[in-house]
Amino acid sequence: MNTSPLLPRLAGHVLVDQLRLHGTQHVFCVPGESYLPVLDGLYDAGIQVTVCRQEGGAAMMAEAHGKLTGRPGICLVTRAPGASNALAGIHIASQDSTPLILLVGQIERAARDREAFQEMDYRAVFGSQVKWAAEIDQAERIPEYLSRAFHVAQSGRPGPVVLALPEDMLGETLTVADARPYHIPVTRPAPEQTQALARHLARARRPLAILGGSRWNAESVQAFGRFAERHAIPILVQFRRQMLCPVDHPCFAGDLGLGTDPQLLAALREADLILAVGGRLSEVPSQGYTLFGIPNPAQTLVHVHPDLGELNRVYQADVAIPCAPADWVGTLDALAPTDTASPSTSLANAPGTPEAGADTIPADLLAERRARCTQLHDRRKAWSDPASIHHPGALQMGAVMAHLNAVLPADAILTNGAGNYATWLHRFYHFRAYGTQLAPTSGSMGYGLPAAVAAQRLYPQRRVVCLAGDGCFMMHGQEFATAVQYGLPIVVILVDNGMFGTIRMHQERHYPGRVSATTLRNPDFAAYARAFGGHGERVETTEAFAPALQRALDCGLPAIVHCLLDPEAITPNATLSGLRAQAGS
Ligand SMILES: Cc1ncc(C[n+]2csc(CCOP(=O)(O)OP(=O)(O)O)c2C)c(N)n1
Ligand SMILES: [Mg+2]
Repeated sequence: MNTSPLLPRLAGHVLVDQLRLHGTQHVFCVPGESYLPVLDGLYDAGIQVTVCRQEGGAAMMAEAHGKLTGRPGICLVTRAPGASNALAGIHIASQDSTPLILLVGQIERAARDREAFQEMDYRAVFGSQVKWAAEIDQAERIPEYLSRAFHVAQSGRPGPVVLALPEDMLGETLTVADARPYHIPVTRPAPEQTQALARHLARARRPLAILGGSRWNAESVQAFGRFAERHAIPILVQFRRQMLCPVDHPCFAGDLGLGTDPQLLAALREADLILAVGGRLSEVPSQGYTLFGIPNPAQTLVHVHPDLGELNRVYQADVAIPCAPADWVGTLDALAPTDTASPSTSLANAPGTPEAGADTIPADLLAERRARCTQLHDRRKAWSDPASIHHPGALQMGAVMAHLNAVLPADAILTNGAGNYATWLHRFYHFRAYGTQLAPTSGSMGYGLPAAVAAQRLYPQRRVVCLAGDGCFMMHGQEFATAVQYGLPIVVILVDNGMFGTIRMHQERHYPGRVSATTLRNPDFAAYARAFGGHGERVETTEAFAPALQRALDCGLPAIVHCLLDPEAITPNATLSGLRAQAGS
């Protein structure tokens, strides 16, 4: 609690003080005349301000901040035009369950409802996309609104919050006490839920864990890995949640994304127990809602999710545990014996577990499960072996990925947006640690570059690499200027196939030969990088990639490695002309 004598403050400064006391270290913004008192408060607040070139990029940076830290990313934008641009990032925060607070300048209160200059009803516009949208009408309630914004954004299933700030309200001077720093309470499973999980685990012949969502951290990822190993549970990760299990974990069996290994899907269909932790088993991981029965899955379902409203919403769970993954996983070490050498394993000594025996896993069953873990892990290794792939063209993406695996440190942060180019990363890159992946489960193009800028702002010492398509990059390519402005040595590997390749792929499948609105004539991206004050490379062959990447990594500037990919190489497994021929036959 603030015990210093209260002094009159500008409302905009009160707002900045709330940001600071709630732990904000970074904000991402595009300025506007609508919130000048806030900008003034930021002048000497000790908060790092990243001024961006477009509000969509700023909101994506705030989202990336939320994804990396688990705490609300803060984005400041001006009235309607700025807020409209920011919606692109708000949508990502919403679908990806990321805590984010968008602060929007608003017209002055006296002019409301006349369709004043840049007036917008933020509750109506953002209402379906955010957890809470509100307008602060009384300056003395700023501490209350900000406190609630932090709590709402980060608690339960995290997501975005929008607060509109009338211009005249921000300019008032007032005396008001600060709020206390926000605090998210811990969630714990009930003893009977743990018992039920133990019983199901003791019986399951083919269990599978599917990890997703947010509210994880490095410790809980490791703890879950230990739990899965003890109980011989293969681990799958949901679409673009690959940092939830390192590729070299003996139980890692793959990701449920786009272009998923058919053998993995077969294994999923055979599973008798699904332990879904953190995620929603949403459209992409459920392969278009085909993997699990709705509302009643054929498999036993144990679902752990931080939002009570999500549990049983689409899939009825046999055991529904309303817990944040990090909170829940934190209880697992205590639940299971640590003696992995014992012939059988048990959850019997879990607090509140009544009798030993019913939940003891028979040794032969455990051995069978271990063999299945190994089999699925080996299969994933083979599926994601870049050497197994050869496609048309002088630049081989398999070799590019193998090289990245070899040279990037385990804590390098990889970012991407949407497009077929991302398949290479998701399938072949070796994610080895929590906090190394920034990718939109919402499939939003343009995310990779702003996410890389945010990551490098947060972690100046870490290596940050963005993989972008030619289409994807140009959605927020202007933020390359932001990288230059702040001296951020991000490296963009820009995969240029001269088209919106994903959509062209769908065209060839459904309307073969009728190429409509998917061809792109691109600039020289290496020259683009140089024009902004960065470093540029052009790569046309496999042999040229490694030295070009090295120069980019070494130069200390934001860099673009412009890679020319044969348009025929549309996916790791298909060519464009092959798709056309197949569709036409
Ligand atoms: C903001 C946004 N606009 C449009 C789309 C639809 N879309 C998905 S992938 C894609 C093409 C991506 O092109 P590119 O980045 O060049 O990657 P490629 O598929 O060619 O590898 C488009 C237009 C989208 N997902 N997001
Ligand atoms: Mg492309």
